[in-house]
Amino acid sequence: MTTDLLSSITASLVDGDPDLPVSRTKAALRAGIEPLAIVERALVPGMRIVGERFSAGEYFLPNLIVSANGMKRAMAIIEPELGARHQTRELAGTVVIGTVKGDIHEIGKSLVATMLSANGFEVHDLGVDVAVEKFVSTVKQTNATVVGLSALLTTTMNVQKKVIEALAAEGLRDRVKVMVGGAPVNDRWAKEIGADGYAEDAVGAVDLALRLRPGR
Ligand code: HCB
Repeated sequence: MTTDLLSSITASLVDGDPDLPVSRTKAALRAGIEPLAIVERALVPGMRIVGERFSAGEYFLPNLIVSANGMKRAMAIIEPELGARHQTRELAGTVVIGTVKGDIHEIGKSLVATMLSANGFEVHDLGVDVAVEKFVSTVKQTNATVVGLSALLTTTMNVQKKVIEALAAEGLRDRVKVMVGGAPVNDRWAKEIGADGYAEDAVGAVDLALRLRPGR
């Protein structure tokens, strides 16, 4: 039953149905399936298949847009549930997060932001297409101890490096840790650009942000 429901959510995203991702996500929550399981075992795999078909030339931009809207609407239902289940009173730290300049992919960045909030972080989500200077000024204003930089395009990965350089130029690099993520990013890239860590997914990002807290 659980597997059937999760597979049907994945299929509805891959098929580009405008409404089924939402109604089946609601059905899965009603059936008592954990919200994080719906994200990790149904929605993320669905978007991965859509991306693979796009790469293979089987799907086109409109397919990406329809499926991404389905995922976003399903996530809007899941996000409050994620928050409700992970309430912690003690503040774990302050994080500034955004998708870097030139890049408008928001789903993964928003999922990381939601999971960080749900795990007790104060999160300043700057959105997408965020200028280098905006990251720097928000770190200054908020006294953030962690910055999360998302990049989904090979052409925008380099902006992650520019943010790290700008933080160093402003003398902020000693007090703020940088975690990077996004489909083309990996551990090697993180090391190459001097980031403090790479997270493959939202759960990994929470673990990493906890490990990067001052004094750890
Ligand atoms: Co987009 N797109 N796209 N896209 N897109 C990708 C990213 C490709 C890989 C697809 C492909 O070719 N296989 C590709 C990039 C190729 C490359 O550079 N290597 C691509 C392309 C080429 C483009 C356009 C250039 C297409 C065009 O216009 N010709 C264009 C770019 C526009 C721009 O940004 N300037 C474009 C547009 C779009 C949309 C608008 C249609 C749509 C985004 C809608 C939206 O976000 N509102 C879209 C989508 C949906 C995708 C795919 C299919 C899915 C991305 C996604 O949401 N994944 C993606 C294929 C793929 O990624 N394999 C494809 C699900 C989330 C949950 O995963 O990886 O984003 P995530 O995030 C994870 C993880 O990386 C990590 O945790 C998250 C949660 O688990 N993480 C972090 C992310 N950020 C982190 C930050 C941290 O600090 C820590 C961890």
